[in-house]
Amino acid sequence: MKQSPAANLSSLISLPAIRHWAAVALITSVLGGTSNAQWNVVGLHPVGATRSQALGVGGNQQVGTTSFGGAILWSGTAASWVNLNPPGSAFSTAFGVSSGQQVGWAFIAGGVRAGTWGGTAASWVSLHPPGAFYSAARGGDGGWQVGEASFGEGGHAGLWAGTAASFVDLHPAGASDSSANGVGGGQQVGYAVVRGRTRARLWSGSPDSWVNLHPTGWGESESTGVSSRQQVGYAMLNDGERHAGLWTGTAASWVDLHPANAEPRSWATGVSGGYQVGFASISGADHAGMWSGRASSWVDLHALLPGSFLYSQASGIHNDVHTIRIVGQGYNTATNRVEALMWVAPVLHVSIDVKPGSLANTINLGSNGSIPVAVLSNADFDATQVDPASVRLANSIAWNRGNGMPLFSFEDVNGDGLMDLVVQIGTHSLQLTAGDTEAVLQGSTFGGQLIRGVDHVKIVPQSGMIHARSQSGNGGHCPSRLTE
Ligand SMILES: [Ca+2]
Ligand SMILES: [Ca+2]
Repeated sequence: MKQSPAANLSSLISLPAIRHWAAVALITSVLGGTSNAQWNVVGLHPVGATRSQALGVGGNQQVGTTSFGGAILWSGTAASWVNLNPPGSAFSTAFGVSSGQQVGWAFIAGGVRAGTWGGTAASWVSLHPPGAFYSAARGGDGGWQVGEASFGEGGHAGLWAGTAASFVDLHPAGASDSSANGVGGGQQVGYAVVRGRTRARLWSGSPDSWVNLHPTGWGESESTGVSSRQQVGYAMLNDGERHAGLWTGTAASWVDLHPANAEPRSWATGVSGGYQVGFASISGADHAGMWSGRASSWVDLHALLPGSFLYSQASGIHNDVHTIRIVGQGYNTATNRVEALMWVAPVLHVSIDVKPGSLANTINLGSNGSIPVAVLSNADFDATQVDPASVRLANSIAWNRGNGMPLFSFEDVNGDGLMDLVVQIGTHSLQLTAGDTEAVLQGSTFGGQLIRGVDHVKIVPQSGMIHARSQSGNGGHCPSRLTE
């Protein structure tokens, strides 16, 4: 069922973010540049609802829940909404959407049932595993779904491939409870409760594949999203202080994302294509926000909302390379209700040159040094306006000389008369593997314009690796490939 648009309400929040851009104008006037940043906020609240929340986003589809009885699907505007509550369901919630498939749960026949949709309420497919007491799907990616099911003693984290019969029980041995919250790139994240303590976990498709993500020194932790080998979530101290965080596959990789000006309550809820979203409590109220890999990269998305919003939270993000979409909700004092929101920003594609002057672009991941990458200017784009501290190549930040400042220079590396930005990137933290043939650069201008560039790379093994493999007598690898 589709509701006709009501112009007076649907355009409520689609307005220029005046407060934010007042601040941007101040910054750029100091730097002498021009601002072309283009964050827009779209109010998704359906006409007639008393509450709405957007929980997941994939491409130009957004899902969540409303006061109408449950799961809802949007396609970019408030008026586009479709009620997903399945026939026979008392209420339901959609948590995630990927490739046109929505995932969540519905209360059917007296129980909570995991399931998927294909864009309509009638398209509901139950994922409820045979013999389970309840089940719920919390995330989806490319035909995979994750969530939990109970078979009598706590929840069991689980993975589906689109059917109830495909359920794979991911529950780690010895845990009293577990759930999977997110799935992406063949990885699943969630938590397991061990001796009464919630601990972040990472799986890769089977129960015995689990990796402990719980960072040392913290009381409890949970991971809520995964994309492109990055996992997000939070860790909590025993006194309840909670910090948003980011992992890259191991407990030791934990990066504390807690913004410097926040009270002790933050949470990273979603991740996509090198960007993380969530919220942090600032001046007594939750603020939706976005990170790009470290605490200092925090962008306060709440500042883009009209002043009538008391608090806001971001629940999901999707970076489709050209556009970044972030969904969540905020409490609007002007309407006295929680309203679904979407923040949208375009990504400007720019030319880059890994190792200017070299065509081979070889990278030795074991070199423990740095490699230069140039962001090239053109007639329409001034690379010297890119913030060097924002630049990441394969999610590795600019090389830190020890004084906290990125190492960069302005040079005309391609001889076209336009100055380019050259940044030194630390090779030790490059998120590249031997099979990768390209590296993505991301960053933003001082004015807030998000940028992206891609160059081909050739990963060469470190000499120690060749030595170890030849000694092990591993005949499965072609020597010429290892040494090329
Ligand atoms: Ca090059
Ligand atoms: Ca140039």
